[in-house]
Amino acid sequence: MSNDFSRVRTAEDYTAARAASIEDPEAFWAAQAERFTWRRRWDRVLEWEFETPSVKWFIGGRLNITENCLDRHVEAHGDRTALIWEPNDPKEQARRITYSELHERVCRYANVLKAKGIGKGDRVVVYMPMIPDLVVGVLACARIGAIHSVVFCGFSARSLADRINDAGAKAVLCSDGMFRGPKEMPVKSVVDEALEQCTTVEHVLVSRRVGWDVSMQPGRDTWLADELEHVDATCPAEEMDSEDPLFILYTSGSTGKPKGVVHTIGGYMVYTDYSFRNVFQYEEGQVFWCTADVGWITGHSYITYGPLLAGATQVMFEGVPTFPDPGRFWQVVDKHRVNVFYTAPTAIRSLMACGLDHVLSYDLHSLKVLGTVGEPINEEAWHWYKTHIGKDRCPVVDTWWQTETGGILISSLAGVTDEKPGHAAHPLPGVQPVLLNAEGGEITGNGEEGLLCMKFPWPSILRTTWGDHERCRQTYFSAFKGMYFTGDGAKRDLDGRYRIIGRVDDVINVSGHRFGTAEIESAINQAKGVVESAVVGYPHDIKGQGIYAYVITEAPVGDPEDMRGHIVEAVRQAIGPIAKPDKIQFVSGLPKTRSGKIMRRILRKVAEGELDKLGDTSTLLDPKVVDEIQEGRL
Ligand code: 7RM
Repeated sequence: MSNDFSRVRTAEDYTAARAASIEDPEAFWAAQAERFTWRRRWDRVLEWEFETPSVKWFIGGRLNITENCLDRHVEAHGDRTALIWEPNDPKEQARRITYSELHERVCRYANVLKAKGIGKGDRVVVYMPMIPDLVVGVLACARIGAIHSVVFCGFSARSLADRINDAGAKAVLCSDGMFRGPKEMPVKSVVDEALEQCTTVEHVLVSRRVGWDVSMQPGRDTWLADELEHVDATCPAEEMDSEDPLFILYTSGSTGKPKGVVHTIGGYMVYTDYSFRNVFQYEEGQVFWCTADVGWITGHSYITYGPLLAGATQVMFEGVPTFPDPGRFWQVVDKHRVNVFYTAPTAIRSLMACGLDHVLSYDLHSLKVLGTVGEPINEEAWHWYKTHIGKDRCPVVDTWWQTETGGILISSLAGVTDEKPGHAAHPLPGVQPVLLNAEGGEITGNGEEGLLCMKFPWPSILRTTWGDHERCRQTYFSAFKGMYFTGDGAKRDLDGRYRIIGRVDDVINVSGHRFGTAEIESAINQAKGVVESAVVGYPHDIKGQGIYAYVITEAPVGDPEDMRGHIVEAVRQAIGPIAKPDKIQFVSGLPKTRSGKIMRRILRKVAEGELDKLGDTSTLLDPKVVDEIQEGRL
């Protein structure tokens, strides 16, 4: 029997799978798609061109992704635990939910949505903390063919309103409030504030989490628990087309307005399952834990979909790494005997800074595989993770991917292909990266650096940006003809392993979260008394990148701390606390070219402290501002 490479187990397998996937991508991905339940088989595997762009996978195929996440597992092993929910407070009891129970909860929730008149193609915004209802609500949308758009609960009312409006959402799913470390924070009232600026939302369903008596608008808002009492425990899954949208997830780019990345059902399903099983080398019965929030793509692909498609048992964690103390992650690993642990470099760095005592009181012997995602990992953090968490016996996978790629594209496969600190290393089978120079020429040699592009589609590539296909073309497919451009620079080492260097556009990666400089600047400019601002990233020990803002004010700043407070508050209101600047320097002017473009390169060098590398400043309108900026450096 020929190998379908559905599970690569050796380095030789990997080489063969990669070769097969390049030689005949359609045969390769058709073999992977065979593993799923389809209501109707596809007619053609792939049609694509990167000009418009137009990419379609498993054309003509009909399915429902929740039948693949739930129903088929219920038939085979309904009593298996799907979710182990670990609450914020370690004194509160963890909850285990089997595949059968999850199936029933999704069906009931889906029936509630249906009863509200929500159906195929409608958009539903989900604004919820990390509680089981978040995953249940998302899957309930998929069950009835509604398009979910999860908005991270740390985003402000204004950000939430922008996303609701852009998506034209008919319903919002939320909770009363949320627990986050020692704090209780509002959720429903943020939704209420957002909805003052929205006209499309007809229904708000509220899950009870903190037990608050929140205000409920009659005719619009209802408690989920009350609704669940009146519905059936079964809900037939809506038959969907392979290329129907599954979800929209908003992400920042180099312009001020976040864009709604659209993923479609068939390809996303095949790729998240494939990448999950192969990168982590997940074995049946193991316990997987991804610490990301479902508000980010990582929580979509490696909490909500990948692991459930694979029939895995996983931990879902409500809390934060440092509450009640910096040993929490490791306490949870021991408590639930976690085998595969997937987190962000920023979390590793912050726990590393808290000292080894918090690690050494735990056993960690259940761990078999470790992973990282979201940003480059520095060697020091990599070694700390490998040695103190993995006890030098667990492979560490550094997984590179993006909201737009839907799943992990470059990573070593745990224990199968080699690893090297700081290197995401190898493209997955079916992934065809190239490095280009600024003129678009392909760099074929090793030991060289270039712009990272993909020359062939993989099943979970984004299909469009919601409501604005031209923006999708412009952003990802116009820089280099016939290529998907990632926005990242990368280097191939002498053995062909990829090392991701970072963004080459105006995107800052703060603790693994993406923000556009323009987005933050427009927030800062809304603060009273601000005339103009320019924002750049600078190296930050814990967050990877920090946010450095240069701000021009109307009048001379009297009390700088007071003014900084106003600016931080403006950012908090416009985006959310996660985007607040770490440093704010007041300046009388910005370095601009004669055509009025801000020379960010200079601002970046000042923020990085590389004052001797400012380069040529003679083309500036007013070269003197550079001296002032240097002198006032924070
Ligand atoms: C999954 C996710 C995407 C951007 C991407 C990179 C950076 C992500 C790594 C990484 C170095 C990694 N999606 N990035 N993973 N850089 N090594 N392993 O993070 O859309 O939010 O961000 O994140 O710059 O373009 S994302």
